[in-house]
Amino acid sequence: MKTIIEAENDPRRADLDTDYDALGARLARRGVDIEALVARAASFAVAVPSWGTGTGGTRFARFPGKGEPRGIMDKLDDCGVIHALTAATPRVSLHIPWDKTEPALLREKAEEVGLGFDAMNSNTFQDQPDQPLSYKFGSLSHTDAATRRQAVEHNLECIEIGQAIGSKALTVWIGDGSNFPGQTSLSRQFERYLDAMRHVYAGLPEDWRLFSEHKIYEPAFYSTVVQDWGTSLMIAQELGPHAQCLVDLGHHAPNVNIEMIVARLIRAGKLGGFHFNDSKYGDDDLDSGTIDPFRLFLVWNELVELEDTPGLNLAHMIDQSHNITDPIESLIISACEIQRAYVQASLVDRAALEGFRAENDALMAAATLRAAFRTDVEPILQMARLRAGAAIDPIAAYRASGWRARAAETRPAVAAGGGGII
Ligand SMILES: [Mn+2]
Repeated sequence: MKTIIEAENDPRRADLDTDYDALGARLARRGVDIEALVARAASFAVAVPSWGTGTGGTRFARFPGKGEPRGIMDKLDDCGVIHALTAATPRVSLHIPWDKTEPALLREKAEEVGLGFDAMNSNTFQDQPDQPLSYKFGSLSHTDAATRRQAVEHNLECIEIGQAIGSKALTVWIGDGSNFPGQTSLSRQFERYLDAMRHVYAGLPEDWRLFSEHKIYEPAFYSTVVQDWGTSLMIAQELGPHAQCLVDLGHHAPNVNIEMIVARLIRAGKLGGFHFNDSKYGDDDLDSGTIDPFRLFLVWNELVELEDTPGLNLAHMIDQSHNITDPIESLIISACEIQRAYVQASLVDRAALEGFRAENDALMAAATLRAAFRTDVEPILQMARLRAGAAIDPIAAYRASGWRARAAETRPAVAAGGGGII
């Protein structure tokens, strides 16, 4: 991949230098040092979800692509390609039991492809073949104590695997809830969940964090146990200092002001991280920045404004489902778009913005944000990639590499499946 990247970068270097110098001059007129922005772009990292490297599905069908990863080793190979091309995705987030294998093998493979591991994800929203008790009617909040215990044990196992591979966090998302009014006691179900989570929390190593991920609905369609950021905040506050909230951008009602949720959770000292994606209607899991890049920018605007908050330590992760694209390409695009929003937000003239706020000059305050959002920072992202040995144009380099076609030769085609919301 290194040879292809260099061959692809060579003919693009001169244009990049021209564009970079022009943008540098424009930014200098605004008192902004372009090198400082390249340094910020270079320091940016977002974790790739192992499950995002396979073709996803909807509730109706899954249409597999060619050369799909057969298991976690292939997935790590694909994640290595994404990082080699973007220099922005140094870690992978694993999903257990989908990625379950010998930790020593995981460590070995990760080292081979130059990656580390981010938060572990447990799975109690589907039954596994060898599982004694079913999660059909819930897991950590199930009415049956033995089923809750089984779900707790699974989460503790995820921590154990994570410890062996250098992870420092566990993300818990459950599908528990109800489909009909009256089906469950909304209050007692939440109590059962909290009680189970206290057992998971008790198994957390000293240097670990527990992320609570909320989602408004689906698969439960009437009520969901961890449905909103208020519930998630209650959970994090009741469990203790190592418990924090994870915000998945697609897990809110339409038009909810997510950047305000971000500000509130930071104020509470409880924002732990993100699952980035984009959406039009619900939890669409579309590529980051492809539907509403301004919303992504506004989220980053809060993060940059509050970046010096003591103790703030955010885990940035992608959580998407790629149904009709090559997952590697979608993950490349997404990592670059999230990085773009970060750099754009870093461009906001904070001193001017504060002045306009103090004077209640709403028009100029909004214009200050727009000036940053409208700035084409592509040469900054390209320069950061070039200097890191990654690709000026990652998609072009990926396509030139023929990676997918080669993978299709060694990875047998997988059968098209039924539903497969992941
Ligand atoms: Mn998520």
